[in-house]
This record gives sequence, structure tokens and C-alpha cells, in this order.
Amino acid sequence: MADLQGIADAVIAGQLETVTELAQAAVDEGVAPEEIIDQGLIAGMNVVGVKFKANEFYVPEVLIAARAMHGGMDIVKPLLADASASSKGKVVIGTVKGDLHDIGKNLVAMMLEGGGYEVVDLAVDVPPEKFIEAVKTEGVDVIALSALLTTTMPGMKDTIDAVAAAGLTGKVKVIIGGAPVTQNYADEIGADGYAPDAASAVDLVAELL
Ligand code: B1M
Repeated sequence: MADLQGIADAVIAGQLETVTELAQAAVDEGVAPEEIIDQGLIAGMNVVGVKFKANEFYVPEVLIAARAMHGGMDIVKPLLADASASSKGKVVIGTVKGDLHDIGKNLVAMMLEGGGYEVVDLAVDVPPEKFIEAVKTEGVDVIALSALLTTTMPGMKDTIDAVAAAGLTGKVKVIIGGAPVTQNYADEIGADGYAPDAASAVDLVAELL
């Protein structure tokens, strides 16, 4: 039987090799990639987050856990991307200016790809003008913004303002997410939607398009 708890435990312990081995074994057993992500990789990272908050983990442990998690993601990602052949729409995603957290953003990107969307990933520390440029050059339907710091959340409003200033309101949807982000905040800044997690982000994009 697939050892999803083992994957979570190995993420917490930062054991890259164990994570990749167990993730591969789960894939070989036919476990759905979404299940491996939710119950293994994300479950482990959630514990890491709690430990970081409680000062039981410091930055090096968090980075080692994140690296182990990425090892698992590398195993399941091709399966997600293969889940659908034709693109249902194009999404540009990035973590807002000043913010370097990319684990959640990467998961959202992967799940969107798995859901059949084309994803343009602008990575981290992305200023509003870069999103606007991508909308203009890539013809994207949705901008997905991630923020993990309360201090960088205003970058989401700045991006929505830049969309308006570029005359793109209504032509492109802006959706937001990340641990400190809420539906209330989305309403307050005029975002088209908020998703609490990666799976909901896929549902939200489907709803909006
Ligand atoms: Co940072 N960090 N961090 N950190 N870090 C937090 C966010 C923090 C809550 C920890 C804490 O103090 N309790 C805190 C923020 C406090 C606040 O603002 N209120 C914090 C801080 C303070 C900092 C630094 C300032 C620390 C310092 O240097 N003093 C610094 C800032 C650097 C910067 O960005 N400029 C910093 C640095 C780091 C590391 C580099 C060590 C590392 C990031 C590594 C990386 O991303 N490559 C890191 C990490 C890992 C965390 C925690 C522990 C875990 C974040 C994570 O990856 N979670 C985090 C504590 C926590 O969240 N409990 C913390 C797992 C991930 C799967 O969840 O990202 O929430 P999450 O994504 C979810 C959903 O939110 C949603 O879907 C994802 C999957 O379900 N989602 C979206 C995310 N984006 C979405 C976009 C969408 C939709 C849904 O678009 C529509």
C-alpha cells in the first residue's frame, strides 16, 4: 500500500531520496497524483509550516524540506501535465513583488497544468508591469497572484490597478491566493476571485472562463 504518511514524514525530515522513492512507489501503484500531493507532499509541508511558526524549525530545515518536496513534485508533475491534452485557457502566475515564497505558487501552477490550462510561470518577486507585459505578449486569460507575506499583499492591489491602467479590466481575470490572503481581501481590492488552495484555484479558473 502506498505510504503517503511516509512521504509527509520524509518531507518534514528533509529526506529527498526517501520522498522521491516513496512518491515513485505510489505512482507505480496507481495512486492519483493529486492524492500524493495533498496527502503526502502538502501534508508534510503543512507540518513544516507549523514547526517554523513554533520556532522548532529554522530556515535551513525549511529549505531542506522544500527541496525534498520539490523532489516529490518532479515525480508527479509529468502525470498531472499529461492528464489533459488540449489547453482550456492560458494563465500567467507569479508571486508578487518582494515575495520569494514559491512552494504554494508552484503547486497551483502544477494543478492548473494538470487541469488542462497552459501556464506561464513568472516565478517570484514579480512586479505588476511584468504581469501586464505577459498579458499583452502571451494573450493570457487569467492572472493568478500568490503572496505569503502580509507586507507583500498590497502587490496584489498594485497589479489589479495596473490591469485597470492598461485598459485590460474585463479582458483578463485576476485571482489571488496564499496563506494570509482571504476572500474579504479579494473583495476589498476588486480581485475576480480567491482560492484557498491549489485544487480550488483550478475550479475557480474553470468557473471564470
Ligand atoms: Co517564510 N514566512 N519567510 N519562508 N514561510 C511564512 C509565510 C510565515 C507565515 C512564517 C511565520 O512566521 N509564521 C511568515 C509570514 C508572516 C506574515 O507575513 N504574516 C514568513 C516570513 C516572516 C518570512 C521571512 C520574512 C523570514 C525572514 O527572513 N525573517 C522571509 C521572507 C522572504 C521573502 O519572501 N522576501 C521568509 C523566507 C522563507 C524561506 C525562504 C525560508 C521559505 C520559502 C522557500 C520557498 O518558497 N522556496 C519560507 C517558508 C517555506 C515559509 C513557510 C514555513 C511555509 C510556506 C509554504 O511553502 N507552505 C510559511 C509558514 C506557513 O505558511 N505556515 C512562511 C506550503 C505551501 C504549500 O502553502 O504557500 O500557503 P502555501 O500555498 C497554498 C495556499 O496558500 C494556496 O495554494 C497552496 C497549495 O494549497 N495558494 C494559492 C498559494 N498561492 C496561491 C495562488 C493562487 C491560489 C492559491 O492564485 C490564485
